[in-house]
Amino acid sequence: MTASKGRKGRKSAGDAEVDRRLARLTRRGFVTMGVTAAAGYAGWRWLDSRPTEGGLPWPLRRAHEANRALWERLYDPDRTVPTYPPSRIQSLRVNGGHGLREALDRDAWRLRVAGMAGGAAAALTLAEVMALPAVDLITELRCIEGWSRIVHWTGVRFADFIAAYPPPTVDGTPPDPRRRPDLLVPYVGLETPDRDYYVGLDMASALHSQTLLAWALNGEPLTRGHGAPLRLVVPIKYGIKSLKRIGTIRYASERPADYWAERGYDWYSGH
Ligand SMILES: Nc1nc2c(c(=O)[nH]1)N[C@H]1C(S)=C(S)[C@@H](COP(=O)(O)O)O[C@H]1N2
Ligand SMILES: [Mo]
Repeated sequence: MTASKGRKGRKSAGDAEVDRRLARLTRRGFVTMGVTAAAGYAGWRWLDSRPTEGGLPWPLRRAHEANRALWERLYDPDRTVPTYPPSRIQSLRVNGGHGLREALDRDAWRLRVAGMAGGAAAALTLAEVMALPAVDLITELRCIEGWSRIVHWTGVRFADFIAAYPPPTVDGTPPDPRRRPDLLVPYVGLETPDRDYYVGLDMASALHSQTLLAWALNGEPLTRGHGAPLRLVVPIKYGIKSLKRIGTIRYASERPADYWAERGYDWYSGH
């Protein structure tokens, strides 16, 4: 794979480590770790106290409210989508180029985290993200247009990332994402570096055991078209939510803007 090669300019020690790990990833046969639902989520129900529908034309509002009620009733935090053996892995086409237009400078790229507890912000290198525990997950990517493919992702669980870089709580107490996820602010917004594409997630979906920040697809570092250097993967939702090339993760009390929700799709987009 060429994605980790052909870089220009000097590399930091962190980048060298990333290169090493990505190279190993492409060489080795992977071990399917299988992502299981974390027991900590049992009994936890996400509560939304802010029924806003920011920016939607009013005729859509009612339908969206109905969808939301349906989603909240059906949503089981322990529900996982099926995983598959390596023999079922398929290739993935590139679908959707919003927010990928700018040339990608991997060395200059940072994952920005905004709205953290205590008013903190972070700007992380890929090496810092890859220092978190890695998992492999073979699931179906389902596009809302009607096609789907079984693919293998490697990355960190968003729940583990959130535990390491926590959001604030609604009551101002210190965050404890693993034990008291119910106290965290209820939303996360993600956007590309150029802000051309953006998605909003409810916190329960962000914390879902199968929701990943992924840096590899089918055993290879992400290509530019698939969202290098880091993308969101939310297998419990349609592909529109799996934002490629993350620039910023922003924790929020209000429902974040969402590119396709603004164009008439369901904000939750579960399936
Ligand atoms: N930045 C960005 N992310 C995106 C999109 C996009 O246009 N821009 N399209 C989405 C859609 S509709 C789908 S189905 C998946 C497709 O992922 P793939 O291109 O890796 O197959 O990416 C999602 N993430
Ligand atoms: Mo899609």
